[in-house]
Amino acid sequence: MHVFRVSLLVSVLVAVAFAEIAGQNGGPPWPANVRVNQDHVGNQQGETSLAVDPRDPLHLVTVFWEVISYDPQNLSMREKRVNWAWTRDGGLTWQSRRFENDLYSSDPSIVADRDGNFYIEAILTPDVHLDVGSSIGVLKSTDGGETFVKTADIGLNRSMDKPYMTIDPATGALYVVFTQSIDLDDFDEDGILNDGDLDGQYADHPCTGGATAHCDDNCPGTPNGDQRDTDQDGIGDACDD
Ligand SMILES: [Ca+2]
Ligand SMILES: [Ca+2]
Ligand SMILES: [Ca+2]
Ligand SMILES: [Ca+2]
Repeated sequence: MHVFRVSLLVSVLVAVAFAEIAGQNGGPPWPANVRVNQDHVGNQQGETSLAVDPRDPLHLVTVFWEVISYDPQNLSMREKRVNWAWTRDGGLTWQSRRFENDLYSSDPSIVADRDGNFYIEAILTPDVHLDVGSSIGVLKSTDGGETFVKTADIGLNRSMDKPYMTIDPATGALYVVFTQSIDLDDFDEDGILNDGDLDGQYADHPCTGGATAHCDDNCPGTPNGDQRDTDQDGIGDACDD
């Protein structure tokens, strides 16, 4: 009988806990959530990422973006900043900060290495509407997520999105990925169109003999505005093995 009562009690507790998390009877969903940020102005925030210190499971750092200003008449005109927050008590209490560098920063991703260093990868750009100066940046924290400094700048001067990173726990090697917008008419943006003769086919009439107009880019993935093709095989020197 004692065992039965204990089992029943456990079942009831599990059911209550599940109901609390799921939101019972139309109540607020996920009441077990803990607020990690300290924003009190109601700015829009989103796109979170979370990393756990492998040496201490109670030590977590999370990142997200915040819209700090926008034009209600033109919602594409907005400024964003990366924020991060850290906890050392398993999420009971958090402290947060905002990345203040006068750069539009957004879409952060975070990982921790085996030594408890944290890395954030994010979009960094002076002006979200201009590609000039745009990059994917990597920030590192050696103090458990309290401060970050930029340690890498993958500057490509073009529109990039969705940065995401992971780490090799054995070697500490970081792997960063992101999407990059391309010009479908001129993949490598060297001024020579993929289909420069406008017959609807890429690379079917490659530029040869020094021609750079009315012919197809002879290295469509490699910038080579001169279209040099020393051996005249239709494949430019820049990409001819
Ligand atoms: Ca081209
Ligand atoms: Ca063509
Ligand atoms: Ca080219
Ligand atoms: Ca060639």
